[in-house]
Amino acid sequence: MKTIFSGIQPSGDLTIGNYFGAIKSWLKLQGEYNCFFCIVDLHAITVRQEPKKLREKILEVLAIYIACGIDPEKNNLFIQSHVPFHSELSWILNCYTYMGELSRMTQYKEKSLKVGESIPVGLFTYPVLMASDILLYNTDLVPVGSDQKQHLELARDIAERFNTLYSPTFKIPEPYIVENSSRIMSLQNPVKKMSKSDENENSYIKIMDDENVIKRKILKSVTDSKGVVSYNDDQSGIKNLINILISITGESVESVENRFLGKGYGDLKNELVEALLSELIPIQQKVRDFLKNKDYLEKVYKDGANSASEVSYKVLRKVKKKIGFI
Ligand code: ATP
Ligand code: LTN
Repeated sequence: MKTIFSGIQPSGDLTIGNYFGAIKSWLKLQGEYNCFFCIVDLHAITVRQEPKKLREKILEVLAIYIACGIDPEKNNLFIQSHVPFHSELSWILNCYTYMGELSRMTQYKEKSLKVGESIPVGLFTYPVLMASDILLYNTDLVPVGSDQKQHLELARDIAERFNTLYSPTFKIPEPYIVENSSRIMSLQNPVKKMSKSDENENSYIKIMDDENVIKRKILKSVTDSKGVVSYNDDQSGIKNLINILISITGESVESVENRFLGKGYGDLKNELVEALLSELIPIQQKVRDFLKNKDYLEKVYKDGANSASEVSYKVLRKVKKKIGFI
C-alpha cells in the first residue's frame, strides 16, 4: 500500500473550502492507501493564536475529520505536536535548506505582508516543517491544493539534496491531484481562494456555521449583472456557486446550466442553500456529539500519535546516523 500524508492547520474555523478541497477528497483515499491525516498545530502557531481558542480548534478539527467520514480505524489521525520528531527533523532540515529557496515561497511573501514589521522566523521556515511532516513517513503521495504545490516541490528538493549528500534516505514524494477536486473561491471576491483567515466573514462559509448564517452568506454572495446562469470565467461568482453546488450533488455543469435556463440568480442561490444545509447539518450534529465524547477523541489522537511515532522514529534515526550523530 502506498502512503499518503496530508494536514490542515487548526488556525481558525474550517470552511467549505477545506471540506470540498481537502477532507472530502481524502474520503476516497481511505482503504486504498495507508493514510496519515494530521492536525498541524505547530504550523498554526506561525501566526499568533489565542491559547483557549487553539485548544478548542485542535479538537474540533479532529471531530470534523471523523464526522466527515474519515475512519480512525482505517487511517492514522494525529496531532502534529504529539510526535516530537516533526520538530526535531525540522531543525535538521533547516540546515539543508537555503534562505534563497524560502524567500521565493509565495505563501511566505503573502503572509509576512499581513503580520506587520515583526515577522516570526517560523513563518519563514514553515515549509521546512511541512517537508519534515511529509518525509518522516516515507510518503508516496501528498494530496494538496494548488496553493501548496510550491511547498511540496521544496520538500522534494530538500529530500533529493540530502539523499545526494549522504545516500538514499528519504522517499521522494509526489503531489496527488484529486480528480474533480474543487477550488472554492471567496463569496465576496470570487477570484480569490476562500480562506479561513480572510478578514471578511461573509467571504467564507464555515463547516459549523448555522442555518441562518449559511443562508445569509449565500444570498449576499457577489455575482454580476448578466442575469444568466452560465459557467464561465467572466462570471466568476456564478461559476463558484455552481462549483459548490456540483461538489455536493455530483451533477454536471451542463445539466445545471440547462435546469436554470430562464431562471435567475436567486433560484440558484436558494437551491444552493438547500443543498449546503442537507450536506452540513448532519455533519455538524456529529461534530457536536464527538466533542461531547472527549474520552473517545483522546483515544483516537493517542493511538494515532503512537503509531505515527513508530514510523517516524525509524526515519529520524536513519537521518541522524547518516549525519554523524552518535
Ligand atoms: P489559512 O487561511 O489559515 O491559510 P486555509 O483555509 O487556506 O488556511 P489550510 O489549512 O492552509 O487552509 O488548508 C488545508 C487544506 O485545505 C489544503 O489542502 C488546501 O489546499 C485546502 N483548501 C483550503 N482552502 C481551500 C479552497 N478554498 N478550495 C479548495 N481547497 C482548499
Ligand atoms: N501547509 C499546508 C498544511 C500542511 C500540510 C503538511 C499539507 C502542513 N504539513 C504536510 C500536506 C502535507 C496548508 O497550509 N494547507
